[in-house]
Amino acid sequence: MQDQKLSGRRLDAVVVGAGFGGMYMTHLLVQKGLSVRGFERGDDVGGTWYWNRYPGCRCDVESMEYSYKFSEELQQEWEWSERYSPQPEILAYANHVADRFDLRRHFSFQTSVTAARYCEGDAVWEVETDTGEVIEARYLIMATGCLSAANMPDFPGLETYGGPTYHTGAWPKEGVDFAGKRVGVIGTGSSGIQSIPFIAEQADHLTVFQRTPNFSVPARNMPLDPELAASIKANYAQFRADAYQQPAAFGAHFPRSEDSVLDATPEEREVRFEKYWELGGFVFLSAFEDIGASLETNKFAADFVRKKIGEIVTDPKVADLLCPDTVIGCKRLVADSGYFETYNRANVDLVDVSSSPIERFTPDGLEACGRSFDLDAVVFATGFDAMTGALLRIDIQGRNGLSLRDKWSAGPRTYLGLASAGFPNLFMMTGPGSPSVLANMVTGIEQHAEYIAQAISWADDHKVSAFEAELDAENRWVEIVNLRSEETLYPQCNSWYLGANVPGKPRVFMPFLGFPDYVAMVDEVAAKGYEGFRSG
Ligand code: N01
Repeated sequence: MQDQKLSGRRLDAVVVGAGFGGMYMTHLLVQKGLSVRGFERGDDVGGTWYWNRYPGCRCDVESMEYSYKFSEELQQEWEWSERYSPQPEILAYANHVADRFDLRRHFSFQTSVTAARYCEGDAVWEVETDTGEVIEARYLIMATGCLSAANMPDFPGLETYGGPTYHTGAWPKEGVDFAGKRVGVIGTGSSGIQSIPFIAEQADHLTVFQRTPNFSVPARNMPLDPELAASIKANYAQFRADAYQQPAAFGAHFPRSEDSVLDATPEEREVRFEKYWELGGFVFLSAFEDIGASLETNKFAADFVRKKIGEIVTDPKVADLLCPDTVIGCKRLVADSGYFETYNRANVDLVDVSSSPIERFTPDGLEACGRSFDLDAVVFATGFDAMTGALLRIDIQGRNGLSLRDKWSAGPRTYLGLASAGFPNLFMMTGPGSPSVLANMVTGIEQHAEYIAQAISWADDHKVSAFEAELDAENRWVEIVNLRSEETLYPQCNSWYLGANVPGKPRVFMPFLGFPDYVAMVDEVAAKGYEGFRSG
């Protein structure tokens, strides 16, 4: 780092990432009069919605909820066109926000932060980029996203494959034309399930390689009813406040049932599940109050979806392969548009790679289950090194050269999902140990940005040069996050919430469960003078 050029004066803050988190964080700090510089590896704003441009990509949280609430003018002026926004519209919204608040001028695009080192004497971070710059800043804020580091499995022979390959999380800007092509899709998580129906329509032939089937319910996307949008906008503050009290910070308007699935007769259960299936989206899990409570109660909902798959998919063997045998909702439930129906198409095959993995790639395709598959293009819908990947791909060194990679080698350790002991003045937005991926991301981001901005103001007002999580407080927090997950069915599945999708990644449940509890706890910390933070 010493050999490189130290550029400019010492800044108040560096923000890494120009997604929804980095944009709002930068806006807040600039408003406070701080000097801020942002870095973004893409060539424009948008974060996850910049990178995930695969066909069929859309949000599974409804449009009127998946947006910033910090500006009344912004939320009044923006018009969403569909119940669930498609990726291009969300990216257009991100661009609108960048224009409206003049945010781009604070960012260097096509620039990745590669390393950051805390210099104890000066209490500053030295931040290094892949363009060779070194920037000094008092605060380092990682708005690097929870699902931004693509997971590319290390398939033998991949380098020999002659066709083009695409990862759903790094889709070409110019799009991909699959017309006339034999395409393979590997992975059946949200990205695979959303893209498969669209790729199937375009391609000559589609082969889906499935390691684990996933629960999916119909999204029932539709044009957004202008009257509904107007009625929400007429009282947006209350709509947002109600959402804030929900466990996942959205869906206050969901018709949530309060009765037990165990008290219903088989006929009543059927009628209820059918009604919620028709509503579309995550609301399905609200058909009864206790679907997430136990394996016994969960099985009723899981059986209903399995029955639906059997009714939709005409080939019983294929239907059987598509039926998950796990708990519903412990991997992220997917909201689809015609996913299971796609397997009734003559040009679509499903290959089960659960018991024998994809063996190798060849120049013409790949080999799996003892068969060769000739493929003109391959799509990796293989997900992300979630929550920790983007942070740990940067060489971050705190006090005494402590490396974040070493510190987190057995799993992430944070205080409030915002900070980690040994790394003063470094904040993570929606980091492990915060509600993040188990809440409406935009709401979680806004809450974190505002919290971090206030913490910085407090530290400056109190002439604190090093604001750092205490190890004891962090240890207690990690325990709380674990205990909360152990009381649920989440640990039952091999999900990316647990790091189970990346070979060798420590199996630790990373998100904090329960947005309102989280907000109450972190607000109490602030009210007690940032209890659990050492301020030197
Ligand atoms: O990734 P995933 P994703 N051989 O990890 C398979 C959000 N999101 O990009 O389950 C064969 O869920 C893997 O198999 P298995 C959302 O939070 C939101 O789809 O590990 N297969 C799995 O099937 C979501 O949960 C939206 O056995 C391999 C798939 O690849 C999160 O992003 C849209 C394999 C990966 O699924 C991640 O979703 C899209 C291998 N070696 C994403 N390695 C919306 O808002 C992995 N797989 C709607």
